[in-house]
Amino acid sequence: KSRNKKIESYFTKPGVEVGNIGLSKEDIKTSFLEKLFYSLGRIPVVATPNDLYTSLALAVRDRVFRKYVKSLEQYAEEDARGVAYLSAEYLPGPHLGNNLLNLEIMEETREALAELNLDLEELLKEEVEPGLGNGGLGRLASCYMDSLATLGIPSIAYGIRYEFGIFKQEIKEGWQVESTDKWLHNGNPWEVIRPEISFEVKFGGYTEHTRDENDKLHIEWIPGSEVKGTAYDTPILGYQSNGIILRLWKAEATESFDFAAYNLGDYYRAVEKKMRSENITKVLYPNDENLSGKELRLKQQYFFVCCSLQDIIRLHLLQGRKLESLHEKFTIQLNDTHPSIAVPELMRLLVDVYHMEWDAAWMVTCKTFAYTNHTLLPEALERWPVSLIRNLLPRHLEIIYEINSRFINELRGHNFTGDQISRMSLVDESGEPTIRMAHLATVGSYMINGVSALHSGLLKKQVLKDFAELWPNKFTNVTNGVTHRRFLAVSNPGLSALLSEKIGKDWLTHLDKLKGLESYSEDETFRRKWMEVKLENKRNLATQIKELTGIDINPEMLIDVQVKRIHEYKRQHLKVLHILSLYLRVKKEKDTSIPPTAFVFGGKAAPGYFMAKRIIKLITAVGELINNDPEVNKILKVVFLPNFSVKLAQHVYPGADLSEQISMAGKEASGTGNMKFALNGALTIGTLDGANVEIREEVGEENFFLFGLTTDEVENKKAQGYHPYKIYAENENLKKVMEFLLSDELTRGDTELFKPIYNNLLHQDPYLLMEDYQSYIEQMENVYHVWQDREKWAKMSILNVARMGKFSSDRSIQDYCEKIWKVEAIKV
Ligand code: B1H
Repeated sequence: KSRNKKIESYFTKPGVEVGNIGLSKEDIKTSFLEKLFYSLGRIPVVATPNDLYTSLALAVRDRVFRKYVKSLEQYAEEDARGVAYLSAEYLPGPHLGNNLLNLEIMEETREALAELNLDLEELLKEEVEPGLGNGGLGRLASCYMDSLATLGIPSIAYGIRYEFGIFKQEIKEGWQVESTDKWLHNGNPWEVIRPEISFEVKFGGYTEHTRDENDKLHIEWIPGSEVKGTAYDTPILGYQSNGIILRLWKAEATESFDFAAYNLGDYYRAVEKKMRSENITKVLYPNDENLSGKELRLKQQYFFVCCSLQDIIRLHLLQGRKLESLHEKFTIQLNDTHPSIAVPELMRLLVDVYHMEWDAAWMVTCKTFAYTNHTLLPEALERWPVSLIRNLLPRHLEIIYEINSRFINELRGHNFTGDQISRMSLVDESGEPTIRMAHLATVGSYMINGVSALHSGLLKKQVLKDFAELWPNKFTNVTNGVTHRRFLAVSNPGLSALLSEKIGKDWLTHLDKLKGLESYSEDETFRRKWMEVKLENKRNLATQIKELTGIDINPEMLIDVQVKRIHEYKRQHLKVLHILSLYLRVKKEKDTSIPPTAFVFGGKAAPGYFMAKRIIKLITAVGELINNDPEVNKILKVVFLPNFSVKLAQHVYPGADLSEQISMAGKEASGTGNMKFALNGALTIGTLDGANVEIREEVGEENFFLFGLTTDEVENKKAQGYHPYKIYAENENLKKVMEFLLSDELTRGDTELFKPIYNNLLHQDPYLLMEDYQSYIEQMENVYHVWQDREKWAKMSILNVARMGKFSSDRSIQDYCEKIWKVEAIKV
């Protein structure tokens, strides 16, 4: 492209800015009004709350882009090695508040609006968040973007622009009811469409193998259909730094096809084809750690991978480089196996499209990818039927077979046994032939990591055992982290102010500075302030609860919270058994010694997950019973917060006293909610699972409420033959609680209502609720004991926060940079 020096000079001349992008109160006020008048064409009398929000968002976006453009210039100049992050899910949460923090204009903006008789808090409430993920995995990707931007790591994140994100959850008669999430309904001021960045994606058809005059083999994929992917960019700002881009692909029909049908006079078919193409990015699969196995899901995965790889190659070639050096300039991180079709796709691009030799292409490929595993659950390990891949991606199936046959030859060379080889093969032929995507990702990557120390260890012992023996140096751990800027600075301004007052503001970029708080745990005045801040946050949470459920919570109560996806392995029903044991104590034994407690739950169940939906009904039924019983409701309250989201989470973590992290040991790969609670001063009751282990190590065992079997004990128990019924029969208290599940009081005569849960626990109990029950009840008694001594509780709370430095996503990203990516920050 020819360069326009005149325009460029505006960007490079020091001190010269284009437009009004100043950061003073007056600048923000002017920009806001300009956006309202000239971008939206609104006059104040007719401006809706959404118009006002959008005007402010656009004014802020200008400032965000100014920073982003700066970093682009820098990256191009330095020709730096960078990261491409591939994830099928992102949960960025509301952008506005976070961008105001990162630009350090929160107060200026608040004042600018106040001078216009507007309330910043009201405008913040208007934002509808992009729910482009299921839970922890998607939120982790967004925390990592925050840290990549803040640390100045050259990077770009790719994903899918789902038109409908995670469903909206309502509770009707105690049951979860789903409806579509129309997050784009009011427009999206944060994104910019890039019509010129678009790529074609093929599906179906067949391959043609021909030899040229030199006997060289050429393979052509003749597709059955094609769609186009167009880039939508959202800048993600870092704190006091420049931003990176979240590039999401939207599917559209290709023009060529429309034309063909239209010229034949079949207008309707052309439009129908357009609709079918757009289906690919219509909706997020809400399954979480459960496979859908649907063709459309595989199409989504391939669609975004194909666009992203073409874009990465475009960026690489744009710099005048050769494809042979792709792995030197880019590393591509696979967020679980969801983008693992990238391995054969890059091979296809290099070999078929760019005519590289197989061996050279394979060398580039497996030096480019790194793979993060996020789960050991068998039901979440992706496997695609060979027949489905053959229909949808015939060329990729050939490439996977070729990778596999070379891999198996390598294993034979290492004298692996036949048993080992069939265990490690990319193709599982024990039943209907399927491709094991975790094996494909492992073979195609230069590094593989788990997400907590425990999980990374188990990964090498269980799911990828044979691979870890073959390539011990390819395996490592990067413990998850969360961005304390969103989950403390933005969401908990009260605590943030108190922290900064005592230790300064360095913690915003160096979370380990919180260590400086430790000594204040002995300071009585400080503890009083600490408790005042917590109480204020609890009042705020109580207000949210009232608004969302109509239930009154006394903010002085112990607020005991479990928010996360509903899953049997996470054991929300264990918490329910505990609540029922307290209920029976108050009701039947007239025991009023229990400290007043509000039990708060939140989280979505996959729409097709029968047991998870029953568990929600169980929670709400227990809530109905307890909240409406005057004998009990002064002491106990049970709340189910509908439609848990990032936005709601930002009210929940600051207001919690106790954090429930009670999964069966060995099942929760890391957990990240556990970190967000502790960072906001909640104490944790938990098992030795996922990152709980490391949190406990950091905060000190005396500041953590531990219960339950360890992973080894779980394994032994299962190996010896586990008999839940026996435990039930021998524990009078547990027996009463279990029988209560079938009582008329709880089921209101619908005797079948909770039988599936009851029967499952009594006879299978795959997640050992019966086994861990007693230990949980006893540790909860200990929680109550400590809670009676608020000074002690406050001390423990302060020490928890002071020792959370390790769990910043800044540390995680630094680990990725050092252990895996070998990428360095660019200082601007
Ligand atoms: C996690 C998933 C997941 N692990 C499949 N795996 C999905 C798997 O839609 N799907 O097909 C969606 C999500 N999610 C979570 O990742 C772990 O359970 C958490 O323990 C962990 O903290 C989080 C981030 O690493």
